[in-house]
Amino acid sequence: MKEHDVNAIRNTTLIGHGGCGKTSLTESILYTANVINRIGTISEGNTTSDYLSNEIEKQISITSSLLHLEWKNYHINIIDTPGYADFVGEVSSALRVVDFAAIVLKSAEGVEVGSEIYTKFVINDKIPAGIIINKVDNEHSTFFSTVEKTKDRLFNNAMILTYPVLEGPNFDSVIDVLKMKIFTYGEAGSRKVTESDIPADQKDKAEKYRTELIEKIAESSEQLMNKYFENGTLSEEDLISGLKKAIIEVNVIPIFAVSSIKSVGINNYLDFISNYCPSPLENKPEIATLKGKENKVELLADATKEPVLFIFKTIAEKHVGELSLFKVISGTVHPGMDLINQNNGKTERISQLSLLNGHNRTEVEKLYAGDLGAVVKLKDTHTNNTLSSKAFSVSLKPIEFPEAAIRGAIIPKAKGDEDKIASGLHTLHEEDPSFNVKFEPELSQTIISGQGELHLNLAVKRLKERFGVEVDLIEPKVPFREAIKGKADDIEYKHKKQSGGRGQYGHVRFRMEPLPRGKGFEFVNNIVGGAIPGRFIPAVEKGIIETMEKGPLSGNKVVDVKVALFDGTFHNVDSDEMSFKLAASQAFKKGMLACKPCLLEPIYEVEVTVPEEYMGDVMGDISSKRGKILGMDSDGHFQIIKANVPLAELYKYSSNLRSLTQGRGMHKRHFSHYEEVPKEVENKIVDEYKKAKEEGK
Ligand SMILES: Nc1nc2c(ncn2[C@@H]2O[C@H](COP(=O)(O)OP(=O)(O)O)[C@@H](O)[C@H]2O)c(=O)[nH]1
Ligand SMILES: [Mg+2]
Repeated sequence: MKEHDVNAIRNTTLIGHGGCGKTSLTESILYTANVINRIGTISEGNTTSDYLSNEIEKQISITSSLLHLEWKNYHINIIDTPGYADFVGEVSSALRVVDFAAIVLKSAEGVEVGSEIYTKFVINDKIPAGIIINKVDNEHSTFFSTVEKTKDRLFNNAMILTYPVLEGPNFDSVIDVLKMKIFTYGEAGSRKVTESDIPADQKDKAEKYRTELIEKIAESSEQLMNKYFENGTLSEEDLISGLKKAIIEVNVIPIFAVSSIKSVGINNYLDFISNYCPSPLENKPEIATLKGKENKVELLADATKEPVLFIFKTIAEKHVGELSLFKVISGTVHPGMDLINQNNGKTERISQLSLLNGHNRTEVEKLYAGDLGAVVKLKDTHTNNTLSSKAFSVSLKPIEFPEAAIRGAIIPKAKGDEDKIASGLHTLHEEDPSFNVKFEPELSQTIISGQGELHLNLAVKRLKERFGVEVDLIEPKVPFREAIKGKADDIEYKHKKQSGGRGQYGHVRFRMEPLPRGKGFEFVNNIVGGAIPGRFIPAVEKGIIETMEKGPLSGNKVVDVKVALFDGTFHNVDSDEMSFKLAASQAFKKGMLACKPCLLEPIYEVEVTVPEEYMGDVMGDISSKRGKILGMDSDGHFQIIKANVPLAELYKYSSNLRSLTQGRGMHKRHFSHYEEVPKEVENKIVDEYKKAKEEGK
């Protein structure tokens, strides 16, 4: 391949439910393409892609890996992603930079929750895609039934490209309906493939799948449809160009039969990627916004144009180093080049560039438009940033990371570590924006949030390993609120001190009443005739607002209250702002108690996706968490349950759901509203608050 030929670049990713075999498949592909000379395995912990100690220990992928290989003069990049729901952010970032996504399924299990969720991402972003049905060597393999499930639940335009002649432990050959040949693979590790004519007893079946494929291709263009009607088939030339077009336009989703363990079906997949997967130039162009202008511009993957890089991932690991992974959207990059980080305006000098195979780096002189590579950590550039030349200020569409599914509070183990912890957590967020950190003054807690318990535990582990600080992860306090249910027509307080020197005098009378949920606070000044001079009114309001920070029941913020100040008195010498503030504050405290105060709690809207058989268990669990079912939707064999659940009951819900559904349930959540807490829960919280206050905490 010519170094800078964008037409020879293929950017692909493997996505799917955990354990479907993406990492093993990556290993098998690298071996087939002579990148490695020994096939590593998950159990031995020696695959190219899962190189982190945490990945080897847990035998799952945690972070995505970038790998590359040469296949018949094509330069193929592969991003191997984790399937575990905690690391869904890695899938989002991979999908942002590829031109083809292969969804890997287990032949026996078929479509799992992860396959469905990630497929939705692919469909939303209209990314050209295919299905790899893996583990066809499994004794329970049901390839054709998985094909049907795929059509039923993932893509109705999925079409067989290769299929097994014999499934189970003796799986060694696939029929390729494009090439109309059978490919028999030697033992794993032999790199031997023999191409022969399709056996007589398979001819009809192969013809049937080929015809289905040709019809689907013809359907995607009027011109091809006409030709197909005239001749009853498509010429080889039309088939090739038509299939590529259908792939780009997501009109055809090819299906491949594979065993990564036995390295069967790999060559057919790689040939397909080379011949039919779009190059970065053939795929839809990147749309960018010119700085300071409204209009959008199309950026073509052209090496001669202005350089534009998009950072899709940051790696910072002991023994690996700090790297920014990027896609060259356009232009050419080389070390020594100065580019501007368009997100913060800082100049960055590009240092050492490399191609990656897991943590193995190959240094390169240049990287050209369309390619994926790594640069040794830049000064102040993070995931989701765009770098481009001074003369060409553009910003690119960022990766959209999912909302957090779990929160936890961080407690330093040693005093004095607070700053180090804060900066460490901030760095972790910059590297992985699906992990968030925020100090919540209201709770006096540093809250971290992410996609699952493991995600948060790993952040704690990284804090220790990389930043040398130890913390405990505990259940965060819940941001309760206080509100009132009754009203009071005349709340009065007189603040008066007249001992020695200048005295203090402030006197207020106001009405209090509840506001509808979510309205916050309203202050009305109904003073007439100067009972309180205008200059003291803001102090009254301020006194109330400050007092609302700590309600009388539980010390939580007071909300949804209206106060109408209607009378008061003042003293010519002794009145000042402070006196009115104090009077208002005391009056408000009195008013709260007079107006039937109550406790509110945050309610989250939760959306749970589970296979049908777990429905009952999940709904029962939601009820036991004081949740209210809002509705149900069926989506193939999956059910989507929507419910309102109090945040106080949701700590570690993702782990809870996982054990309830054997790993097959997933959930999303977002804040919905505040609601009154049931009396028995309120009593418990109020008692705890009283006790803590008495103990002087
Ligand atoms: N029988 C069989 N097992 C496989 C195959 N591919 C992967 N596995 C096993 O499935 C498990 C999960 O594989 P892994 O590559 O980590 O899956 P990932 O989570 O998708 O990356 C490991 O124990 C693999 O050895 C296959 O083709 N056949
Ligand atoms: Mg993996």
